[in-house]
Amino acid sequence: MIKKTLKSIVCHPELSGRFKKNSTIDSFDCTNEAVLLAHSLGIKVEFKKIYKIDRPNNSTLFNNGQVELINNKIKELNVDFLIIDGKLSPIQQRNLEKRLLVKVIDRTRLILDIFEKRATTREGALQVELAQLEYQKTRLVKSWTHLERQRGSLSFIGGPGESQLEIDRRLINNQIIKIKKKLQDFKNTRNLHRNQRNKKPYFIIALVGYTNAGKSTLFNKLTNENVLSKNMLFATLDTKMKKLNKGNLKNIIITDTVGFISELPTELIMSFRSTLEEINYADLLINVRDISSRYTEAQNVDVINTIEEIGREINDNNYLEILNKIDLIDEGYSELIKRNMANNQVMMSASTGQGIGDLYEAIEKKINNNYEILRIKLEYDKSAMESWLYDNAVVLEKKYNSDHINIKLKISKKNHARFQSMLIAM
Ligand SMILES: Nc1nc2c(ncn2[C@@H]2O[C@H](COP(=O)(O)OP(=O)(O)OP(=O)(O)O)[C@@H](O)[C@H]2O)c(=O)[nH]1
Ligand SMILES: [Mg+2]
Repeated sequence: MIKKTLKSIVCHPELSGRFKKNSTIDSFDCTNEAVLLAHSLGIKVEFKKIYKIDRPNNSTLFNNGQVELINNKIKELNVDFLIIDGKLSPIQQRNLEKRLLVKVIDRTRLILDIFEKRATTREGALQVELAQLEYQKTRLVKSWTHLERQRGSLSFIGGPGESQLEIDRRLINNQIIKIKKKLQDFKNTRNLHRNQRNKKPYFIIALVGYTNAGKSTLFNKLTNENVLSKNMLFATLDTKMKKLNKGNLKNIIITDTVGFISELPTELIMSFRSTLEEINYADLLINVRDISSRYTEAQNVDVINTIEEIGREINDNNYLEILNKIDLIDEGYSELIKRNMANNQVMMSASTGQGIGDLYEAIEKKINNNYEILRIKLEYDKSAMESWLYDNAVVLEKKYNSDHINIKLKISKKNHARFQSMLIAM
């Protein structure tokens, strides 16, 4: 049997004036990205176009003339889908489908479908299902007109007078509660693992960044792992952790995370919150950037915004940027970047390994920034803490005096704070 390739056209609505969204990537790039997103689902894009919109039409988003042009293209190219690279209200979607007689998908739907396709673990699948249901729920509320049918007042299923909309909403809510409960189990296990990790003086590094920037490639390079790294959007959906042992760099755990994208649907950020929370617990965030992309700056703004949305604050001590894929840029440009590089940036190529030494050096510096050398006096009645210090710090010197032990040690700021609160509680 020959499998039919699904065909589509991509329309990017460029809103003007006060309707403009806060996106930093220009429309041209958005259409390119939408094409990549469509490809990720195996949908071929036959045509793409930016449509300027002065005032969004409530019922079809585009004005009548534009809808007619889109209609002609659909007929001419005989496509199966219309992809709108933006947000559509449920009413707009329904009206467009009615008028154009093809399935209409907006950007959120597209990204949700890719996540669904990529989810390989049980937790990943549940998180995507939750996002899908949340999305469906907003659709329900707004498209009540075609869903609301009064049930007979004697119906025992929905209760007297319960509308179809209310039943649908209740079913979805029940499903959401069930999934959240299951996800809570995963979260508990994750917390347990985190607590165990916290008992050891591990330094946690999380790789973050725009999708396709090279996080998994770098993860593999650093840990000799074999995580899927592929030229496709959202290759990684599940976080993966591994120990890193390299020269001076010991007791480090490195985490590969899901990539970000401009206008990442809030439903996804919400449902992937517990996976993304690893970002909040990392001692160091390494933002992997594709420096060969024309849109590297704009992508970076979106990544930083998403990190903030997750609730993570970044500063000089906990943040590092990798300007990746330098093997793809020419010498002149590479020189220019080098001259303008900030303190917390490292140029490298995750696939060839060029510049990896600079990365190791930068990581070591960050770790040192997070550690301090201390001299402490430990009274004998608190000497039980001595073994804790051996487990959680590097003891450099030790001297027994008549009423206390003198210890010189190298300890992380995090563990120093823990040590002090444990001492007070004794
Ligand atoms: N030329 C070149 N290609 C690279 C480099 N780093 C990564 N790539 C390629 O870029 C593509 C994406 O790499 P991944 O490591 O999967 O990117 P990712 O950031 O993990 O992407 P997601 O998991 O989708 O968020 C792959 O085809 C890699 O081979 C690099 O330094 N140079
Ligand atoms: Mg990846």
